[in-house]
Amino acid sequence: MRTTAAVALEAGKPMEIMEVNLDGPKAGEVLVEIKATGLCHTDDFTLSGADPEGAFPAILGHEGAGVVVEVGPGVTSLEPGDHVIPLYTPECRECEYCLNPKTNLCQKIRATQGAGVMPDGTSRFSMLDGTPILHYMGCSTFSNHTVLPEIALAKVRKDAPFDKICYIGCGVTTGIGAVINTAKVEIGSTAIVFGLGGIGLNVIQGLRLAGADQIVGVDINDGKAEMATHFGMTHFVNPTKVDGDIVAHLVELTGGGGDYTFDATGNVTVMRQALESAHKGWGESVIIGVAGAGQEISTRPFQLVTGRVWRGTAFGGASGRTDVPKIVDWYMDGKIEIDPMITHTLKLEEINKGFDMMHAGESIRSVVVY
Ligand code: NAD
Ligand code: DAO
Ligand code: ZN
Ligand code: ZN
Repeated sequence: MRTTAAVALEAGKPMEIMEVNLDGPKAGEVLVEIKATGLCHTDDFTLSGADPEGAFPAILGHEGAGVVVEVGPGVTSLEPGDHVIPLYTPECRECEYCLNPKTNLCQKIRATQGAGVMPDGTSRFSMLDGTPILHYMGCSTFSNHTVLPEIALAKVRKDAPFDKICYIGCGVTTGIGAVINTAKVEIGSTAIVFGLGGIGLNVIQGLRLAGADQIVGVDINDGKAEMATHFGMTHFVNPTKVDGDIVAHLVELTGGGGDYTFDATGNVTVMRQALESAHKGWGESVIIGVAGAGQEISTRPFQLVTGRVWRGTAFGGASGRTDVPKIVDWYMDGKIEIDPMITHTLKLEEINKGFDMMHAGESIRSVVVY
């Protein structure tokens, strides 16, 4: 078939909207009509050329929601008409990783997904002249239609709006999951969140859900404070307006440091600040942000010797086929909020404008509706 997509032809250039060829689903695969997709910082990271795995031409996008159109041979858990959310972290339920409750990093299709192809080693997308186009994070939601492995699709209820639940495909689950699955925050905790963008706001609402008492938000942009307060932030700190050391300021504000701290910036200097503003003896710091190629984190080892713990999380530690339908229920039941964070709704033709607004700090989440 032919479909319309935003194609990333090369790093650092705007994407081009064009008709592309899409081959039908092979064994174990599913053809999905994408109804809506969010624009995440990670798409921008890859488009910029900073992503060591980034390869072009590719169809980016990993935060989508849509409807199953056709299933390939052997697919048993989905049928045409099902509503689905694509999963960049699949859940095969049978690999060594899926069988270990300590991780959500299913490895069943890791090698081919990282190479931008389907599990049989080929791409379903091509230009009209036949040049193959790579898949991205196994999802490619910047295409109106896409093909995914069955194990990379969460089946969700049909009454949930696509233009909101697409955000559960990355930002919402990553932020809330970092609190609940990775940090396992207890009622009454003190927490510090660095970066109040599309991920950090969801960390904040996860902390409220978990019953944290003090929720400190840190951002260099004052404009992020109002929304963060709406989602449960109790104190705001702009490091550019603090006299002296930001870590010392945060340790004093929290009476010794955060029981839990989170980096949602991707900046390695901030990651160090987050670790060092965790409480001596027991504070845990969770890295969510993705740093540029070749960047490294550092701290004095004594920070860990004295009881702080440094860990990281991918997709909020969520096992997508199991957890994502539950998070959609939480949204539909009013336990979590999504709507205020979706600040802009765009047509596919306007997708590059969405990334311009992200760079300018004007949007939280822009969503493309097909
Ligand atoms: P975003 O651009 O919406 O938000 C980043 C925020 O950090 C902005 O509000 C910005 O003002 C703030 N910031 C920048 N520098 C700062 C500093 N020095 N101190 C304090 N605040 C600062 O981005 P996002 O969509 O929220 O993504 C955040 C990070 O999370 C990115 O690195 C992204 O790639 C990553 N991410 C990780 C996962 C995962 O599974 N681990 C999933 C999705 C996104
Ligand atoms: O299993 O080795 C692996 C890689 C899993 C990829 C997880 C990616 C999570 C972080 C990227 C940000 C997603 C938007
Ligand atoms: Zn994302
Ligand atoms: Zn698996």
